[in-house]
Amino acid sequence: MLSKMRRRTTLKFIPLLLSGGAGLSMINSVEAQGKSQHTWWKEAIVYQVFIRSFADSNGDGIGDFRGLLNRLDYLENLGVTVLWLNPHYDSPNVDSGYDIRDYRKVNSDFGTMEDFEALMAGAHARDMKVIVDLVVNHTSDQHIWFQKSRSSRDNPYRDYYIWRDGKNGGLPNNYPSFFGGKAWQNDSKTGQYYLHYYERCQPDLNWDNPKVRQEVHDIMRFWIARGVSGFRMDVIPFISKPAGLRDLTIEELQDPSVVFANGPHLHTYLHEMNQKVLSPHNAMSVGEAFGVSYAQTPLFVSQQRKELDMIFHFDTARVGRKDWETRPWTLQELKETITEDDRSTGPDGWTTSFLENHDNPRAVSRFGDNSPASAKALSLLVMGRRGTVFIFQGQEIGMTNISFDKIEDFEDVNAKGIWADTVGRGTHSANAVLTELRQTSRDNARTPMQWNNTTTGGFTTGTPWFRLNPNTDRINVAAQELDSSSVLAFYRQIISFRKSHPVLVYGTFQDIDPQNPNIFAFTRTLDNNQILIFINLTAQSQAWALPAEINLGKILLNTHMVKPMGRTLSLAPWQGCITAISS
Ligand code: TEU
Ligand code: CA
Repeated sequence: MLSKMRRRTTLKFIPLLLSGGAGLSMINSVEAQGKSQHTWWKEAIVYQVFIRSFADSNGDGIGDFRGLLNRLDYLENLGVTVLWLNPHYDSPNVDSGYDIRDYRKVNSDFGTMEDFEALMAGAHARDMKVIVDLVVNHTSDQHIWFQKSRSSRDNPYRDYYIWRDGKNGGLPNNYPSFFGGKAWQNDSKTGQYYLHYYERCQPDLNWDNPKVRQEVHDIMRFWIARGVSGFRMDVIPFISKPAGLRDLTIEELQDPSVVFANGPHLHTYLHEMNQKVLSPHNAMSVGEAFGVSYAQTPLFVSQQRKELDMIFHFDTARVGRKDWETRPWTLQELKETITEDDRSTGPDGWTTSFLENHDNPRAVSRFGDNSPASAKALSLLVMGRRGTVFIFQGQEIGMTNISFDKIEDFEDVNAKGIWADTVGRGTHSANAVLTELRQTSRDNARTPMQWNNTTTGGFTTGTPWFRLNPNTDRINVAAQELDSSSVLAFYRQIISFRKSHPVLVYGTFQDIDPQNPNIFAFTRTLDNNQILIFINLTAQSQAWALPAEINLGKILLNTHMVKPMGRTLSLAPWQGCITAISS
């Protein structure tokens, strides 16, 4: 009898009838290779929680650990197997917790360590694992290490950070900050500059210092000892700085992340972290890989290299964007990134499948038309792919972008930095920057979770720290719990389907109509089991002629009631299906 733990986290095998007399097809590749091929983090349904905006339990308007604990049944019912917590550590909260003041303390806004431990116990009682955000490219300038480091040039902590003299009366080099301005801040106490790729209150750590690496390994062990099963690693490719901190060329300045992600010791440090912490504790790792090309991916995720398990590429989620600005894009372009991402893992690597997170606008607004139908279509795009699935809070109910009238409506330090760097310097008009930020701002993802149609959306009994989306009266969990045709109902259905069909997790991916400007059609194949997924990713009805080699089998999942049939399928706007393929 499978223990509850194994039963829940091991895929149940449901023989998938291949119509046309192909008989029963047990999905046997994974089975045949033995349970050792069962990898919990490959089969996981990861739900990302931006704690501050998820659920408030004490009426202070800020989401917290107990609020999340109170919603674990909802997440279990959705089919979630892993929680990813955005930074939960003590922080002055300049960059939503990505400025950590003490890695061994929890953010008092979210509760106490006892509350965190209660949350961990609640998750584990439901067979959910928890991964946390490892933010170790930089700390807060309020971290005790930085306070000591800045105190004098010969303080033992000086080399925990990156200090340099100015050059020729100017900055040590020409690096820009991702949050606007330059990446160097002069510190009057010692007259030197320190490096900060992000906000100046986020000084970069010096990973060339073995003491820094040791400190990070100890921090990881601290949270593993408290039940954490892995880490999402914030801008981890940036930890090894360019040799000699050389200037960037004019071309490199167009996208500094490419140079920043290719420092000389990066893979040495990742392998060291793997050997000292990740492998000994079987901890999962997913790297946030800005600046990493698809060609470089195997260097991070090949299991033989013993570095990371998988990485997030952003070319799909950020198609049609150049940083904060939008540009025209096509579905063919989006589909190509998905194929490249899938191929990038190489023979023994793994990847991720996501469209949303806390740094990006809502997918249903970016790639859909804010309609529930488009939200369901996009869920098929995420759930149908190979790779570990990541859902961002609210994506499962089709939460949309929020409107912004003026720059003061934005909370995000990134948006304010962009404004200062453009409108503030007279390079762009206010209207032009607002138009772009409305579509790309990270604030779009950080509005409070919409639980019900009350004025505070069931998020808090107090005043929410950030304004709710006015459409909370229409788009909320409570309304969708009662509606079998809701986005939430469909997410539950497709997650359950993915859990019972390993071909969706482990099957190879093939786009079978890459040039089609309206339809995304691809197969997934695992041994003698093959399924077809096709999605009309437009707001108009479309006809799609089946490729000659494909004969439609049983419809296994359908976003709509109407059943496509024949050789030319008539698809309703945003209609998507998973079908068997008959021989
Ligand atoms: O993000 C990395 C990052 O570079 C993005 O923030 C990107 O620059 C931004 O979205 C503008 O396009 C990670 C975290 O996910 C982000 O929330 C933090 O602000 C950042 O690192 C610094 O820790
Ligand atoms: Ca609270």
